[in-house]
Amino acid sequence: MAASRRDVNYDESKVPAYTLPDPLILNNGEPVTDAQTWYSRRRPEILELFKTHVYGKVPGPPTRFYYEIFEEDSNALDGRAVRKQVWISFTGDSSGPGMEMLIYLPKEADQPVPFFLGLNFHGNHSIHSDPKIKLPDSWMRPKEGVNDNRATEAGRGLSSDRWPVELILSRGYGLGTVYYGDIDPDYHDGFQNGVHPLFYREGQTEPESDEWGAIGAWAWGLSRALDYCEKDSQIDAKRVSVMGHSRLGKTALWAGALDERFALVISNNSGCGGAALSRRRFGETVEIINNAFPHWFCRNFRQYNGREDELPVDQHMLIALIAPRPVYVASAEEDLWADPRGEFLSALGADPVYRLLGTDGLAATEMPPVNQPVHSRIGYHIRTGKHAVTEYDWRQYLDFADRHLSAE
Ligand code: GTR
Repeated sequence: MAASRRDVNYDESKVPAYTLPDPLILNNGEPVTDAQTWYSRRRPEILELFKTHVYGKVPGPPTRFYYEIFEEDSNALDGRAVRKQVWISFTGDSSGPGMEMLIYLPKEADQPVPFFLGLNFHGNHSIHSDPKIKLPDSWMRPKEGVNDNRATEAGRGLSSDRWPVELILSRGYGLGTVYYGDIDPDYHDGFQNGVHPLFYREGQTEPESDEWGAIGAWAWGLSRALDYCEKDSQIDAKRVSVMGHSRLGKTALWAGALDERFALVISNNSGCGGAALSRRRFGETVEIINNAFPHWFCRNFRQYNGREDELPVDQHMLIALIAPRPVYVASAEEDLWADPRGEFLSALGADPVYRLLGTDGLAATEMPPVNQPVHSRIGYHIRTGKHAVTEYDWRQYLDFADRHLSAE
């Protein structure tokens, strides 16, 4: 029988003994002792392993870049913000298909602003009650009583507790978001919708077993949003933090690993297939996630259902791919499904790579107590409460970005 939520282990004493693969040992067994070897040999090896075995290979950017700012208001949010809504083509073709990006910038800024970028679950209109945000036309993630796979007014502002727009602007940052369903609707249809078919070879009907699933597609979309940031003179594209929650936290980590233009990466409660170590099998496991969401990872990842020890990587190596850029892993005390301790241990497992590259790594060897954040180059906190994005989380991310991305 397939593993299900009923078989889940939440008992620390039942975590099996395991040995993590060493991020600083090359596939041929030689140790990595200098930054040059990390960048030229070990980092590419690890990236390739994640592509082949976990998330799948991702296409490059479209050969041409095409976007249209279809709405702009320099007096948005009671005169506090500049709002832009931008359509970004996936193919460089003005006829589409594409995705819509919602942007708020602090109005008083006299130079390009640092920026937070994140995908959202329920449509751009869900992040704020601002009546001018366009409703998405694309398939909507169902939300009981609010929509039936189509966006409606009832969804406006419904996720605003996760997106403290005014706070972010007041701290001098801009914010950009894209509805993840614009890039790939989050259900398994054999990859007929979303961006995948745009990249099929002649005759191909679905991704190969080592090619991208939905997480790869969402990460690719984040890079296209970053392409836009590079075109907008009001945004400092060298100081873009990519942030995501849960499945979109897994996506933010993968986007940050793939695209080194992201200056800072934030994983909020990303759990299995995100920050949490797979080998611990605490809470959600590889088998459970592959059964529940067969479209998220590449097909090769299913070979590791119940065989986590055979994975050539574990998730600490995903965090190491972001080095030496600042990375923040956030857990929640009641979010055992995402294995907070496994998320911490993964951050800790990336520490030797960050130190080899001359940073302070993770300035903790034990898991810190709740609500006592660590803001070294690898940041970590476990806050009280449930699986969610809270204002507490955002205040940490703002402080962390202030500390690590201040203009030189
Ligand atoms: C859960 C899934 C988690 C996490 C979460 C979410 O059902 O098991 O891995 O991604 O969804 O994205 O909200």
